[in-house]
Amino acid sequence: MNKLWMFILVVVLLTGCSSQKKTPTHQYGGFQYKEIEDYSPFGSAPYGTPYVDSVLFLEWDASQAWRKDKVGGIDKVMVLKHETKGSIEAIVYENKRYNDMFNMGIFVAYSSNNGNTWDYFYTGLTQGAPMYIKWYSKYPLIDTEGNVQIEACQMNWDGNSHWGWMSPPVVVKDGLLITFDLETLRKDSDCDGLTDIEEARLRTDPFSKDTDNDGIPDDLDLNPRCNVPRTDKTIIYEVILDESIRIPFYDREDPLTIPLEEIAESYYCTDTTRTVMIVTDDPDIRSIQPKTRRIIFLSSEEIGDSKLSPGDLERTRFSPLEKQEDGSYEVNVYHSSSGETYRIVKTLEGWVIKMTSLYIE
Ligand SMILES: [Ca+2]
Ligand SMILES: [Ca+2]
Ligand SMILES: [Ca+2]
Repeated sequence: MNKLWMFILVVVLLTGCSSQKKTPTHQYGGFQYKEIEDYSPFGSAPYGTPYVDSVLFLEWDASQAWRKDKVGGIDKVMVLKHETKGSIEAIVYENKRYNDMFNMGIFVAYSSNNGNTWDYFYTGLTQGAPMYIKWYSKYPLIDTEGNVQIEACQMNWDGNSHWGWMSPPVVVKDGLLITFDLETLRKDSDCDGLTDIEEARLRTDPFSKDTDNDGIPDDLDLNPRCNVPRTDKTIIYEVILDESIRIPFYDREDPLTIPLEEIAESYYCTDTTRTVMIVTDDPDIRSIQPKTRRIIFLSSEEIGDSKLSPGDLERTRFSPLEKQEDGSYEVNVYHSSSGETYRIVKTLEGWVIKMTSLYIE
């Protein structure tokens, strides 16, 4: 009797399994995606986006008027796909605020009240690295559950090069449909105003409102990972980083003098603050109060010998403040495609700074 029941059970299970054809789903960056057959192949609409026939062509429009057109608060030129369904309106768009200058991050703008108010979410994805999000997706952008879905394909990103975009991209796997579900986009485990996805990019603690315990919550803190006491040289780095425009070049003007006792005011993040990364163990630098950019400091131990991850935060590097034979200091600053050298002298009036060389790649 037992064996007979077992036999029946096995037959039922096997038939049940074989009669159900399930589309396999996969995970990428916390989002589900599935393979689809009726997709728009990569490159089937190579130019333009919904609001722009061709970005390259528009660059020649001297009025630059197209730059000012917005939808849902987003520059139209950055929009990949835009759709309205009932009271829901959704936009998938590109933005650089969490990427280096060569790559674009993928964001979602979402309104559930006919476009009266909008929420903006970072997906954590970098365009083409390795997921390429297709603006020419023919699938509806808003799915039956009100989540955002869009066609994508997987590219050959080597994860180690700023210059990957210069070589022809190769599609590894085409015909993917990725779903940016609202629950994952919105998740903010510590309720500090930064989503878990943003905190992963910024290397802040997703389970602490104030990662560095300096009293400024993560979403407002322009230096959210370091709570390091100021030194006499902190002010030098603050001026070089945020106000280099004040520093005169060569001997064309008198050098800038920063009073030794100048105390930095407090500045906070806004919705449009860009984030850059500096890898340093130097307390003179780690103690700065940035004004215009959020700085993510990583120690050399934290970064180890890890390669640049796809489209990661833009990096600025500083040489140590080298004392010269004449008693002055020299520091070199390297950005993605430019760099400067500064000469600094300590006087009774303060730090006297001028730029001594500048290069742009
Ligand atoms: Ca958070
Ligand atoms: Ca946090
Ligand atoms: Ca803080």
